[in-house]
Amino acid sequence: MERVTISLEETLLAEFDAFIRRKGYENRSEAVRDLVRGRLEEDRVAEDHSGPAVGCLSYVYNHHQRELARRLTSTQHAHHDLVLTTLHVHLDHDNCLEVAILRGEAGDLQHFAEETMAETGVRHGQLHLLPAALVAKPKPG
Ligand code: NI
Repeated sequence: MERVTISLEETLLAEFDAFIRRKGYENRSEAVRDLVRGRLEEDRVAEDHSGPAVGCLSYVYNHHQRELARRLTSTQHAHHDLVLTTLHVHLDHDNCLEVAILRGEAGDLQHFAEETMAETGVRHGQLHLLPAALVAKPKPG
């Protein structure tokens, strides 16, 4: 096993330690291994999707963060073929919640979501991906 060092903000670490106690992990390493495994598995499942899909991407960001709002908008314009609509909610003085409804190839939606969530300052990013076949069944009769 290899030893790695990571840096966490104090508040994030405190939350993580509380999570570790709640879940009954023996130590931080065990908890980190478990979380990494879970996330990699999720990613593998997501990457397996192919074909037409619709997606709902949600995330929170601080609109005071330098250039972030502009970069997020640019990303959406660059992928205007995927973004059907966006909903923007000003949660408080600093934070915005954005929801983007997407349609396109599952892999393209995945990449768009990753690009958005990888922006520094974007938090709680989540993509809910549905194969288009599930949501676009023709009406009977
Ligand atoms: Ni806002």
